[in-house]
Parts: sequence; structure tokens; C-alpha cells
Amino acid sequence: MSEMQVYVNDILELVKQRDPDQIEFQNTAKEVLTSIVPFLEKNPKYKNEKLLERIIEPERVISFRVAWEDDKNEIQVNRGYRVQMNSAIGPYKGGLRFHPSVNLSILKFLAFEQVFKNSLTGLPIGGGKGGSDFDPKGKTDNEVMKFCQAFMTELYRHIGPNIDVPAGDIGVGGREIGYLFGQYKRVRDAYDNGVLTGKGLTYGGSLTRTEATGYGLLYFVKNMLDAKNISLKDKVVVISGSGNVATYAIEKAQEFGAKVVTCSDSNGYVYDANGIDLAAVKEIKEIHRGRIKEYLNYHKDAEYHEGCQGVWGVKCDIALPCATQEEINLDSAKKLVANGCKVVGEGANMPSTLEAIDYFLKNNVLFAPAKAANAGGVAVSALEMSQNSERLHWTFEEVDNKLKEIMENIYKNAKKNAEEFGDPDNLVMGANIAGFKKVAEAMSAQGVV
Ligand code: NDP
Ligand code: 2IT
Repeated sequence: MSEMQVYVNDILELVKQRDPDQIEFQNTAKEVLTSIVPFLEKNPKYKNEKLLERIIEPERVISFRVAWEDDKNEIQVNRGYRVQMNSAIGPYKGGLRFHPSVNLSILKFLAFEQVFKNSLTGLPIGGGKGGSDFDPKGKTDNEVMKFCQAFMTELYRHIGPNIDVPAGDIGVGGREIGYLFGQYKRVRDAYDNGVLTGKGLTYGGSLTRTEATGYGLLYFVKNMLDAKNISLKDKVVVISGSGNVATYAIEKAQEFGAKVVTCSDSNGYVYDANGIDLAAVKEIKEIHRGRIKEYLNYHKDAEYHEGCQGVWGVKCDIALPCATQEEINLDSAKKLVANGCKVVGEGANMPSTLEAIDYFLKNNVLFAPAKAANAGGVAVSALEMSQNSERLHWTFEEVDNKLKEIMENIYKNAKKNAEEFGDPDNLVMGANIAGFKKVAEAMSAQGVV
């Protein structure tokens, strides 16, 4: 075993010993650090500078009580967090997740991924993530507002346009960002619209931000396929999720001529052999905030299956996981490959387990890793910050063109590094090395902090 492999293994052991319960964080650390060994071997100074010891430790972790009153005037208490992971290349930037499963392990994994993803965008943003174990499902608008106000009343002192700029993630969309912004403005008594991204268009939001993650995913996949002379036209695509990322991934996949046959939520998945009717999905999810099984009210001939795992058993050419972490395990990866799936593009964060990724790579699946493929969302968030700073508003086309260019650059950068380090189709390694390089160089230049 090489010296750098030993170094990385020691660091992974340290991560485990320090926080034995943080499984998701351990998995992300393993994915990133094991794949950058070839880069470390060429850059031994980072070992002397204890760069890995520093990079795996969040700069700051904030945890706070969120007490609020529901519609029955009963007091509810949730946990709120913000993990400020790394600010070497810019203010902390990353989403807020509201979901009952939220804990420090999940937020540290998301924040760690965000550091390298944000670096890949080429824009000056550091990495962070936050959220709460609050469950927005079944809550009224008034309850969501009360919760957001209580959450922001604590969070506001830790964020700002040049400090830390949160945005959306699971359970946090336009409605929540609106309530959070309203409360920030009220308690800060200043119109700092660059403090949050994903805002509404009437108060500093950017055109294309809503679509950016899903569109960006398809731009990335298209770049990856173009390089192999494969067209998206008429390809059968399986997508999981029916939230923000899934919706706009479906939209762009259809625009590129692909046939998307599934989407899902945490209860089950829909299979429509005629191709998913996106207008119906938007009506169910964006307007009624309903369940995906209601799709059958629109298309009697479609199928609905309880449970989310079955979606990976549907025969397809391309799979785009857009729901949540670790939704594709080794069994699901085997099913996809056995059914002829040749391409996987990750819209969600870490949707494939380490074993699944390994299986895809060994079976020559063209694999677009999350931190590269879903970076379009945060990239347009950074463009929203630019527009807020210059107090201007760009057109949809302008932002969409910049998004296309950014996704192409991320693809090229990941590919170039994969080639340089000897495994040309391994974009996991390519993206990790490309993302790590810039952060490591900035940290090194800034001394021991
Ligand atoms: P949304 O809340 O809009 O949608 C999430 C979707 O995934 C819903 O259909 C939801 O179903 C489903 N889902 C969530 N948790 C689970 C679970 N534990 N098991 C099964 N299904 C689940 O979130 P987004 O679309 O914004 O986020 C989806 C993924 O994309 C996440 O991994 C997020 O981190 C990632 N991402 C998001 C970006 C953004 O800009 N929004 C940017 C980059 C990555 P249900 O409604 O039943 O819970
Ligand atoms: O995972 C992600 O990149 C996001 N949820 C978007 C973060 C952002 O700041 O736009």
C-alpha cells in the first residue's frame, strides 16, 4: 500500500473513531478521499500540511432549538442545524433540508459533498448545509410559516450575503424560502437579498433557478453521451422522485427527445409506458402538494406500485435517481445493469451506495456522479448572488446559457482529470480530484486555519 493510501486510510479511521454513528458522513468521506489518492501522490505537501485532517472537520457546526406553535396552539419543538463546512473559496453556500430524517451525519455528508461540488462550478462559493427534522408533510401553510419564522429567528445571526447563503433542498422550496426571507429581513432590519437563494422573482430571485438542477443534470448527461456519440433521442429513462429536481429533469429529458417512463415519491412509483405526463405531475406536486399515486386519476392506464425500490427494476437505457441518498443499493444496481441500463446520472446527492457505484463502474455504465451532475442548482444560486450584488436581473436565456456553459466545463474538467489520472471514464475520480484541487490550493495558500 502506498504512503498516501495509508494516510487516507488513517484519516477514514479517524472519521470513524470520532463519530462512530455518522455512517453517511463516513461513506462520503470514503468516496471522496479514496479517489483522490493518485492526486495526493503527486502532491505530497498536502499530507505535511495535514490538509485532510482539516478538510474533514467542519469549520463550525451550529445546532439550535426551534420552538413554535401549531394550528391547535400546541407547542412543537424541533432541532435546527447549520454545518459551515469550508469557506476557503467563498462564503458557505448550500441548501436547507426539512425532513424527519435530518441529523448531523446527513448534514455533514451533504455539506462535505457541497464543498467539492461548489468548487467544480468554478464560482466563488464555499460549502455548507443545514436544516431541521421538521416534517412539512401534512402541515398547513400557516404552520410552515410559523416554523420557518422560528427557525430563522435563530439562524439569522449566523448567515449573511458574505458569510453563509442558504437555499432549498428536500422539503424547502419557493414557499419556505419566501417565509425564511421575510423573517430574516424583519429581524435584521435590512434588505440583504443576497442572504438566501431560490427566492421568488419579485424579490431578488433568478430566472432558471427553479429548473436549474434538473436541467443541469440533463446538460451534464448530454455532454457525457455526446462524447460517446450516443443520442438521448428515444432513450427510455427511469427517474425517481417527483420534487424539484425530478420535475425539471423530466422536462429537459423530454425536450431532448427521451421517453421518461417513471417518477416516484416516498410512498411508491408510477410507471407510464406512454411517457410521463409532466403537466399532471406538476399539478399534483406543485399545485395540490399531493401524492404521486394521484397520477392514476389523470391516466387510468398507467401503473402505480407501492414502495420506492421497485422503480430500479423497470427496464431502461438511462437511470436518473432524483429523490434521496442511498436509494440505489447493490441489488438495485445489479437489476439496472441486467436490464440493459447503460447510463446513470445522479440528480440527488449520493443516491448510489459505494457498492452500487463500484458495480456501475466495473460494468462500464457511463456514470455521472452527483457532485458534478447536480451542480447546476447551486451554480445558478451563485448566479442569483451575482445578480443580487449588482442589483440587476438577467433574462431566462442568459442564465440558461451560462448554466449550459458551466455544466459543460464541469464535464470537461472531470473528464480531463479522469484521463490525467489514468481512468478516463471514471468521472467519480475525475470530479473528486477536480473539486478537491481548488479547495486544497486555497486552503494551503491561506495558512493553518
Ligand atoms: P423535493 O423535496 O422537492 O423532492 C424530493 C423528492 O424525493 C420527493 O418526491 C420525495 O417524496 C422524494 N423523497 C425524499 N426523501 C425520500 C426518501 N427518504 N425516500 C424516498 N423518496 C424520498 O427535493 P429536491 O427535488 O430539491 O431534492 C431531491 C434530491 O436532489 C436531494 O437528494 C437533494 O439533496 C438533491 N439536490 C437538490 C438540489 C436543489 O436545487 N433542490 C440541488 C442539488 C441536489 P415525498 O414527497 O414523498 O417525500
Ligand atoms: O445540494 C445542492 O446543491 C442544493 N441543495 C442547492 C444548494 C444551493 O445553494 O443552491
